[in-house]
Amino acid sequence: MQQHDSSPLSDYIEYPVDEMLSRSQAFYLDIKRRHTIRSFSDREVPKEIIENCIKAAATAPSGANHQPWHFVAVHSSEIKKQIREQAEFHERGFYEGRAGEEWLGALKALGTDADKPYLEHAPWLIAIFSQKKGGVNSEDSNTNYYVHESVGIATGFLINALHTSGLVTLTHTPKPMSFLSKVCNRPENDRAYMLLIAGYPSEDATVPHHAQVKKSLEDIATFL
Ligand code: IYR
Repeated sequence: MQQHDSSPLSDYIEYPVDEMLSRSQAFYLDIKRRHTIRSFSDREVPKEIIENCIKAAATAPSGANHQPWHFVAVHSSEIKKQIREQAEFHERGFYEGRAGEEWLGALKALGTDADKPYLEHAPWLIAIFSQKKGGVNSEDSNTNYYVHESVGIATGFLINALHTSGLVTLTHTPKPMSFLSKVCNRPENDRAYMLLIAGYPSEDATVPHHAQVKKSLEDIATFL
């Protein structure tokens, strides 16, 4: 390996194999309980929980460790209202034809439509932005690498952290999503990647049957 500054790996924990087995099983059973939820309670969630989850997301690996992401956690009712208005405006166009028949057919079993009341009801909306330019320091403007992959991994970490904290989430990708940059007051370099809705489920929250069907291990994995 080329000469570079480093320090010994000091926080790795090795578990006995039987413990690894039970940990992997426990993790699977826990993450399996994560469902995309579309009906949120307006119960408050302390900001510190969201901060911890964002810090967890930001430990994700990224191209050249440039960390090409920015998270805007929206709690303000006024800003949530603006996001709802704009998202519903775009979604109406989508559901009224722009999506096309095949796409609308694929969504039927999820029961989604252009109404997004949760954008105002849920305590937190987390807008995730990707950055084409940046670097290890926030003020850098170098090329970032594998931006989509990096932000996707960080988003996965964030969803996992929110679930592990005891919250439910919805991954929302209004199309187009560019209005989020303006509403969240982000610079030109930041491109909206996804909007995560986080909070408690409403009492009558449901999970579509369609979303509960997961492919078998044989279908999704090959061991050579
Ligand atoms: N963004 C729209 C449509 C939508 C698209 C896909 I692909 C989904 O898996 C779910 C919804 C909406 O949020 O309604």
